[in-house]
Amino acid sequence: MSFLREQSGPKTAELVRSPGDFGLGQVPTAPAATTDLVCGYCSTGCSLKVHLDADGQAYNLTPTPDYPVNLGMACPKGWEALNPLCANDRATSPLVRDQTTGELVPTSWDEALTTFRDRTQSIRAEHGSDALAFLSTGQICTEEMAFLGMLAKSGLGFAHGDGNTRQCMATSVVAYKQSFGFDAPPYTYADFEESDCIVLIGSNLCIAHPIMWQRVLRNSHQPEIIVIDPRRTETAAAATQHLAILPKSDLALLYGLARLLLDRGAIDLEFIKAHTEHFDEFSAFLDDYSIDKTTAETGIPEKELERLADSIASGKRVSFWWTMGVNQGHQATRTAQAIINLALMTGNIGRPGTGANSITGQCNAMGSRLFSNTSGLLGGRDFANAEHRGEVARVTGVPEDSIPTENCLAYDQIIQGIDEGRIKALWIIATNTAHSWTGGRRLQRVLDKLDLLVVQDMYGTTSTAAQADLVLPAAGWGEKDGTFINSERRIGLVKKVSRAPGQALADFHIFRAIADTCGLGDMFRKWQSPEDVFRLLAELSEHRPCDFSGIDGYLDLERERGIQWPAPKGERTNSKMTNTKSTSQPKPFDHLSFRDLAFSPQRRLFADGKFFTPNGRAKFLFETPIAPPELADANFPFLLLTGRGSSAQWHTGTRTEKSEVLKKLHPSRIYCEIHPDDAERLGIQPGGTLSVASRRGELFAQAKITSTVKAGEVFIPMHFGELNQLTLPVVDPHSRQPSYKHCAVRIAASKS
Ligand SMILES: Nc1nc2c(c(=O)[nH]1)N[C@H]1C(S)=C(S)[C@@H](COP(=O)(O)OP(=O)(O)OC[C@H]3O[C@@H](n4cnc5c(=O)[nH]c(N)nc54)[C@H](O)[C@@H]3O)O[C@H]1N2
Ligand SMILES: Nc1nc2c(c(=O)[nH]1)N[C@H]1C(S)=C(S)[C@@H](COP(=O)(O)OP(=O)(O)OC[C@H]3O[C@@H](n4cnc5c(=O)[nH]c(N)nc54)[C@H](O)[C@@H]3O)O[C@H]1N2
Ligand code: SF4
Ligand SMILES: [Mo]
Repeated sequence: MSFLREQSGPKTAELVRSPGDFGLGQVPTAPAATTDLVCGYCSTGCSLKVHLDADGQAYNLTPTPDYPVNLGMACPKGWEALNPLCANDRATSPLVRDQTTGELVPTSWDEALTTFRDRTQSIRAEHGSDALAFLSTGQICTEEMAFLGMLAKSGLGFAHGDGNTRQCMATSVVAYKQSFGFDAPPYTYADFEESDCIVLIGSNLCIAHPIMWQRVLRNSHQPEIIVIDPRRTETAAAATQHLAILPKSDLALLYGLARLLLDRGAIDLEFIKAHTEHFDEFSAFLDDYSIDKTTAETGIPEKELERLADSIASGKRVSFWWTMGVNQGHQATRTAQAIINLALMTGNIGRPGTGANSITGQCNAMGSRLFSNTSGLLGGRDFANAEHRGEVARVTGVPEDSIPTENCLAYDQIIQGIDEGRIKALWIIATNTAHSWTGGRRLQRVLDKLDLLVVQDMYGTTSTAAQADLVLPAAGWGEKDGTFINSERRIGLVKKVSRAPGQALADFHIFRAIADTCGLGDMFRKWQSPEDVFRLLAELSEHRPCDFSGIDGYLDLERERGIQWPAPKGERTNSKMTNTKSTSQPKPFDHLSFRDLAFSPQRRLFADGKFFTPNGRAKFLFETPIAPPELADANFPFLLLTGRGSSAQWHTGTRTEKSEVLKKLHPSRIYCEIHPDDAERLGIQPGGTLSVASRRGELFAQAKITSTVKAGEVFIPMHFGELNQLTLPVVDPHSRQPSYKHCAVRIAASKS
């Protein structure tokens, strides 16, 4: 097969070098060329200028100075982005589990593809499509995830598909869809610089989105920076106000705050009347949320609540931002909507420095929200809508009757389906389920029940690959072409700047090879290259809220330094878009030359107050708060919080743990943050070992005694594999996103 020949070649280790590898005196004085691509870690979407040697291979990088996202900055992961490509545990050939020895052994692509085809087809023949599921990701290119979604569902007959964005963004998706009529984070990063009051809820921006935090630091309006987080995080420590809320009491706080604003008359009645609905019901609902009740339920003193309300009331440009402290909860969707309600009732939306702004997580979480074809049909469409299916079929060339007519199971339901023996085959692409999904040991047992587990990853050593029957070796970021969509809806380019090692293939080429092997070449004849697919998706986006039909192709994205949707046809240069006005624009970029662009480099939604609901109005949505499903009690007296540990660690560590530089920037051993009073009471020494046990499991961690956590609460970063043995497998009923940040544990000093 020609793609195999094209892709194979010397090991990446021989091709991707950091300058140090050349030895003193041998570092090339100037790169043969440079090229810009968007970083493959977080959703900030910084551009990195990759330095290429005479063979066109990457050997170093620096942040791109004139990219409207990062303005020449990068965090440690970005600076070290090339390093994980040359790790010695890269999967360099397909691996198949030997039936006699039980070991994973190398095999050829031909064998691997035939095995994939034969085993999925026989499972489908015996048990039906319902027995086949896949788990996608927010970390591959948009073109790849669209291909995967269509190939799996329409081509291969997988009835079920979901992705790691369920663990991350599902809550924001559902909240926006219900409130605004479409999944549409409205902001642009300039809003960080233009706000006079920045409210961060359940978001540790310094650590999780360091370059967004740098944008906050560029704000010249001396903004109030308010952090609502049970822990005194790096972000909270740098804020002007920190509300150390009781875990999962956000809903009570946000309703109490809405009531305080109402009582102060700090609402924008004109905006409410013209552009929203259900405000009267909402304000009646708020009658119950007195300040006493709010203080009792959140643990926040009255004075702090009043100060918070005053700051928002007096702010001219208030922006509300949220991340996982909100999205991961038992009542997460309503919590996100309580934030949206605040922005709507105070008229803080559609103007510079405002917004109800969900910050995304992975580099292409936004791409997966629109195009993974899992919980929604391509382009934010509905599977159940015949017109939508017709549009997708017409543009993509995939027959209409092969497109499912109903929604499929969500991640937790897929795991349940495997446990109950209904789902027999699972194909996992670019996510490390065995580490990141909740449920720990139970999950391991569940995955063992599968007849076929296929893992498609850059590395053959992940905890999920350890359980696989078949491992498909994937090229990673930097080894393939495509696009990512960042948190502010900016579509940016990623490029192949390094040859993948051994026989590893770009995910796109793996999907192409599977389509051809399974006799689906004709069905996917329009899907030959990533740019072909980009053009299909641009066409599919036309007249949708996420319209980017005005983008001609990759060259356009290169020239414009990324383009935010909406970017419809016919609205290019000088045609004024109602929703891009920014009073101080282009101030943040005065030192850069952004003249002559087809689209403004900062694009914000809802300037005209028109939302994507059928009547154009945003909805106030609310519900009475309920207690978290597992409270601290006499047996399990502590609450366990989880989240990101440092800017140098990425999720399950498969990439960041390959960089010696990044490894120096965080503790290597699993640790647990505990308050000094609790440590003293339990006889726990700094650096000593403690046991942390929940109703589901136990782990041992190094004690980090610190008052950044409150007494009665402990914190463990998610980067350590043992953690999710403890977490509670509870999901929000609307988004089915797991509540990773709240469960009851018992702590004891340990000798082991
Ligand atoms: N360095 C690094 N950066 C990353 C990632 C990474 O792995 N490493 N991952 C990326 C991804 S995919 C994501 S989704 C984002 C996540 O970005 P964030 O959501 O900012 O990160 P987390 O640390 O998971 O959670 C944020 C905060 O929520 C707080 N929290 C816990 N419970 C509650 C609660 O009940 N209420 C409130 N208000 N706060 C609470 C935690 O104490 C924590 O400080 O980061 C992205 N960026
Ligand atoms: N307790 C707790 N658990 C959590 C969270 C929490 O806050 N607390 N946060 C949750 C959140 S928000 C998220 S997003 C998830 C993240 O959880 P995961 O998605 O499981 O984490 P990653 O380590 O990013 O896994 C990505 C995998 O894809 C591989 N990979 C990278 N690039 C490519 C590529 O281009 N192609 C292919 N085929 N493979 C590739 C990597 O090697 C890695 O194995 O974790 C969730 N789990
Ligand atoms: S902030 Fe995010 S996108 Fe920017 S360099 Fe760091 S990891 Fe990459
Ligand atoms: Mo995430």
